[in-house]
Amino acid sequence: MESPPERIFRSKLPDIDIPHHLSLPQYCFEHVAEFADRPCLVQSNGKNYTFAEVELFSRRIATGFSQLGIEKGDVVMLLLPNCVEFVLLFLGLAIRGAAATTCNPFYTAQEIAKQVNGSRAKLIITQAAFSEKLTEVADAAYHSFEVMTTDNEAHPKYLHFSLLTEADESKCPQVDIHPDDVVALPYSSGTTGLPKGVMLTHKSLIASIAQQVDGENPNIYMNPDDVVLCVLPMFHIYSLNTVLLCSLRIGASIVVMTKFEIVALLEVIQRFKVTIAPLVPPIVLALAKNPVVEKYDLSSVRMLMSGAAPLGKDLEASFQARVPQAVIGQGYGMTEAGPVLAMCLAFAKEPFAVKAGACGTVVRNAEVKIIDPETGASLSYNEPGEICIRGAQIMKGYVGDPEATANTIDKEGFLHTGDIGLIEDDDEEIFIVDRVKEIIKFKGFQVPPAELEAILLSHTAIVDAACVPKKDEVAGEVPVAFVVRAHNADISATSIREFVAKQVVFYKKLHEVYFVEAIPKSPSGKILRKELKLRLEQM
Ligand code: AYL
Repeated sequence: MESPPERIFRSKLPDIDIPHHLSLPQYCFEHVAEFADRPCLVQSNGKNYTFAEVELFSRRIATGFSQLGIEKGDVVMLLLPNCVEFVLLFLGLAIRGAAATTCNPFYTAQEIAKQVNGSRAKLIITQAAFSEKLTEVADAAYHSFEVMTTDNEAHPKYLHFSLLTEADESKCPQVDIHPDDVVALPYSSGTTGLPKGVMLTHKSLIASIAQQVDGENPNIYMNPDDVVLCVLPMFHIYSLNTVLLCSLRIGASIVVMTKFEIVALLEVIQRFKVTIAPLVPPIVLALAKNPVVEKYDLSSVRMLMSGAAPLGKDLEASFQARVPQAVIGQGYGMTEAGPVLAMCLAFAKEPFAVKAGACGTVVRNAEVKIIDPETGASLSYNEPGEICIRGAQIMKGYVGDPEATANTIDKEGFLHTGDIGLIEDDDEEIFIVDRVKEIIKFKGFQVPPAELEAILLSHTAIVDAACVPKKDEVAGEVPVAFVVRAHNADISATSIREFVAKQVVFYKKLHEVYFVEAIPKSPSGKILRKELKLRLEQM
């Protein structure tokens, strides 16, 4: 019997031409002459940079990288909190033809070392405050690397950022960049296992940005008068792509905040008259519930975007009451998908009506398929199944891991997200209803269970372990562990939590440890996570 035809879902917006012949920096700066003297990077307590300056400094830095011996195809780690240097370095590397692997500066030495090893980063660029960990990273790394700091004061042991900024941009090397060359290497655990380097190319990032902000009726209508809030961490693809790169392309100003703190955020919105605020659900929660918000003028904000984790309908409604003039909507992304799969069409230049709880409509120039996770059969409208996407924006693959790549991108070129969703027949909107992948999401940050399980299993008193998400009102989800103790072992839940906490960044810490006799597993040895999640619900 013939299988039924595949049901492919597409955007309601027409496809556009995407300039894949350009490199990512050429594409971002394509229209820079139109807004060269306008503010590009705005710091709440520091110097501002115009678009012309950002372009000039990026070229200078690219020259500096080349003189420092960074070659085309090399990988450099940016271990930085949000700062102007991050943006200049990312662009400088892209012009050089090198790739940036972005890493959370609050990671422990152990976590950084894994990413250094996986990405083969030749150079780590950081601030002095984070550099102490690097001695331990060097001990754990399989190869040697150089370190550079960006603080005003040079560090006695390390290279200094001024080496790059003092280069002569007229000596900027001509690099032949291919659309499939990797430009960003963020880490993600995807649907299973440990974090892996996600190869995003010049082509994929250009496609993703174009899908969001290009075209006669862009999906996200941004213009050079916009002031875009950058409070989400630049090392995460949401901020790097939708906040930084989209704003650069369009000529919108980017207000750089180093970290989220509610009063500082409100002051920035009021003082800089922020018009577009890309957020995550925990920040939406704070803005919807904290009484201090009433003291600030948020009337400049016209677009509020939430992404990286589910945004509840009730929360959206209570937030809307506080910012009645603003359009609130969601973006749905996954690092491997380039990252944006779907975007709220109420953000378009000619907006569409949208429903609360929807996480957007598939971006243009892309195809979505909903499949039965058991049989792989393609499903139609209103039927929940695994969301799969195909298009020029998706990753090239996981670096050095063809097997994980083949398990994520199928032979037809569809990337399998591990998210369960449905598409409504009346307006094509996507609703995420569940997840079949392992990941735990704490405030939008990835917590890979496999990483925690490996740490637990390294404890001599633990013979088996499984980590799953537990629902949490503030964080969305928190990681908890089911642990099988070795025979006669006398360890407490507290000591296990402390054992893990020492080795991971704050959001991967275990919130609970439950002792069990055995971890439920399938005949092939796979942890039955669903069963454990069910147990949590019954507790
Ligand atoms: P990663 N609603 C529910 N779950 C979501 C949503 C959403 N709106 N967005 C992302 N997720 C979950 O790689 C989903 O399970 O990328 C997805 O597979 O850290 C997983 O998070 C991916 O996690 C944007 C908007 C980027 C969002 C993003 C998401 C980046 C998060 C750019 O404009």
